[in-house]
Amino acid sequence: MIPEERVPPGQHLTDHLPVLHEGPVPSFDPATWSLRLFGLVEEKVVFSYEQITSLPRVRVVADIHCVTTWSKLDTVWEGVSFRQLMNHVRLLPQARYVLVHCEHGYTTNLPLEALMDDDVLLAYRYDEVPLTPEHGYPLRLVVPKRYFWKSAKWVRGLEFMSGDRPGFWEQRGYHNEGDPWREERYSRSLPTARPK
Ligand SMILES: Nc1nc2c(c(=O)[nH]1)N[C@H]1C(S)=C(S)[C@@H](COP(=O)(O)O)O[C@H]1N2
Ligand SMILES: [Mo]
Repeated sequence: MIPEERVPPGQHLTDHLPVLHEGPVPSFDPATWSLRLFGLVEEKVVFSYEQITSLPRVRVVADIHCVTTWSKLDTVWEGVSFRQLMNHVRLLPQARYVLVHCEHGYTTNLPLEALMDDDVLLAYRYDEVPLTPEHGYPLRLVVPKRYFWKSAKWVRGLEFMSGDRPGFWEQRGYHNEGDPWREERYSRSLPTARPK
């Protein structure tokens, strides 16, 4: 496929991976780090970092699209597929949405169904080497079919919910779904963009 057909409307290609986030890069202590699966589950599940990295590893090659208009083709991620992780938790039947919780309070929301897609993973490697701290080490979500703000870095918890709840950017005017092919960038004008 020629690259133009892989670049969604309003996007342009970049060949490096820019670093974008709110707040400081968190430090990582494998002795105290955990990933918590909670909310509408039969029993809460807590993974250590060692448990996460000993689960079967998948490799995903994906095009990623940031709402700030850059796209990068063929990015290579390795980690645990979201689906694989779901084999280790018993969800209650009402669970339909997930709020992803990160260090320093960053959150993002996704339908459970979107996370069960083949190309969704919790990554700990990027471009054949361990993720760097600024790109989300020790563990980040990668959801290629949504704008990149939904690919949360420094993930510490997955909360299963019956109803949807907006995350950090979704509360601040970003689109709830964020499909790059539909240009779902913003749901309303941002406060700074409003006329005085
Ligand atoms: N925890 C956390 N994850 C985050 C963010 C953030 O501020 N905090 N920013 C998001 C945004 S807006 C983008 S574009 C991507 C950038 O990922 P990168 O720095 O690895 O390119 O991370 C996303 N994940
Ligand atoms: Mo972003």
